[in-house]
Amino acid sequence: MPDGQSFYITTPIYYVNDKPHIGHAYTTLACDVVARFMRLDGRRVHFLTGTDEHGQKVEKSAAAAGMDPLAFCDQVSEQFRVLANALNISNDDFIRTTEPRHIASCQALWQRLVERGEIYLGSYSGWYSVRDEAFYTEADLVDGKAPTGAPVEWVEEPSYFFRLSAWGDKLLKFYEENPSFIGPESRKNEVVSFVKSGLRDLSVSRASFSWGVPVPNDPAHVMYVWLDALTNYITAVGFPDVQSESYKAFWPANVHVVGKDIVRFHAVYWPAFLMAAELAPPKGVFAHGWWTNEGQKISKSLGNTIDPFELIETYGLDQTRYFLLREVPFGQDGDFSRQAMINRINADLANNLGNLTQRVLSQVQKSCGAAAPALGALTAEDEALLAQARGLLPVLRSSMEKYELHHVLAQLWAVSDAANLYIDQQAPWTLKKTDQVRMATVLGVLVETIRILALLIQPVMPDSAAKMLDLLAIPADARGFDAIANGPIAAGTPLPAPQGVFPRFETAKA
Ligand code: ME8
Repeated sequence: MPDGQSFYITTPIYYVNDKPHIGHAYTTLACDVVARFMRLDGRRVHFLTGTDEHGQKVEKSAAAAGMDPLAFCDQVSEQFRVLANALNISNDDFIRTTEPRHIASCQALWQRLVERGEIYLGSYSGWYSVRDEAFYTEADLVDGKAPTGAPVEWVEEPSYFFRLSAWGDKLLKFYEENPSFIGPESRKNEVVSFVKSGLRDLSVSRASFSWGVPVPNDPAHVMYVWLDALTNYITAVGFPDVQSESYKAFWPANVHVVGKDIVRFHAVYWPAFLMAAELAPPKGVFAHGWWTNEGQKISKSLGNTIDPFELIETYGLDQTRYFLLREVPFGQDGDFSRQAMINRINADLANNLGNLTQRVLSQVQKSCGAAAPALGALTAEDEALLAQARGLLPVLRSSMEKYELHHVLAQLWAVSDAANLYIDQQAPWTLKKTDQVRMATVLGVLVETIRILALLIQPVMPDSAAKMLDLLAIPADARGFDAIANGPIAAGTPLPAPQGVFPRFETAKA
């Protein structure tokens, strides 16, 4: 991958109407894995997350809590920051839409749209869902509710409109010219058919409440919360200063990772706003699926939200990170179950990679003088395992390009499986009695395989990978992916006494 090439990735900015749950943790975690992978692969990464603090939903939640909206936002936004820390998220920035930099950016984008004749004053009468922060027509409603099941209310008020109806053909052309703009494929079809069905002008201001970014020159209006929220992606890289180093380096973003619930806002409205303002649309939007809890939809009213802090506490941080990304193909819906989590921890981590590492490093400690073994002549089996490990990076890169995070993990574990098979077949514990040179070679091949696996699992399990790399005495400056080609570890390098990296989860603890 070209050295230093920039990579800009974003999470949605989360509403501060409620505390963070597993869904938020999941999106942020997935972005973290991609961001860490790209950094280790030599890219210059900007990774953004943050909170969406304006609009009626937040205003109502603050009122319900008996708090001033900003004080309420301060409190809930802080919980999202705390979650990011607890999840070991490597974000470069955390944006809040109540910050002055963002308000200035929204107003500048608005002005660009006004100057280009893309916004006009009219009046809106129709349905609005505060929970979805979305406008609906009569025809959209299902049994008197939004298609999402959210309640709607009738709204009649003066409103500014964005000429979305004029952008349908341009959007379709844009999707056609940029076939990888929306992923996965199934989401793309959904978006294209929505645009083909015809777009109506979009109401982009509200006049019946005040918790939002004031519309320039018309303070009776605040901007529609989605126009405000989407703009965060350019605010964070320096907009309206389009000549700034960060804007030039990072815009357009490589990918906005979102849940499937908010694809339309990102793949239709956002590129239309940007094109209308003569700014570049993002390069990609990737929508992941929806988590259910033990087969049930997750909702506050069912009382079955999953607390990410509790998961980390119970199962461990890296275990939680691994499970969420391994269990469900990224892009598809998935079900959370505690039993599935325990199975993964024990089967994939403790018994597979953990046991491999422990067996190899214990024997190196006992039988190779606690130092990296010397590789002798290599057999076809040795070459095959090394080739599989050394060939991982390009394979992982191509899965990463498509955001197939589950494939990345599956491919790493295929090598761990192969190494476990190899150790059983080569039986270095028997070789100890018969052929110590061959024993050292077998252990050396395994140490090299483990080194490559440890380097490559860093994006998903940064702490555990660091422990493995410490056990291999790999210096901090030799932990980038470019170090993969620099193995094996010099024979005779002293190795510390091994310690377990992936403990078994004992069910009694659950
Ligand atoms: O929509 N499974 O914020 P939000 C998987 N502020 N992911 C889930 C999930 C679940 N059950 N529940 C939530 C907003 N998510 C806007 C975004 S962006 C410019 C503005 C994740 O707090 C998923 O990423 O409702 C979803 O898109 C996001 O949380 C919605 O967060």
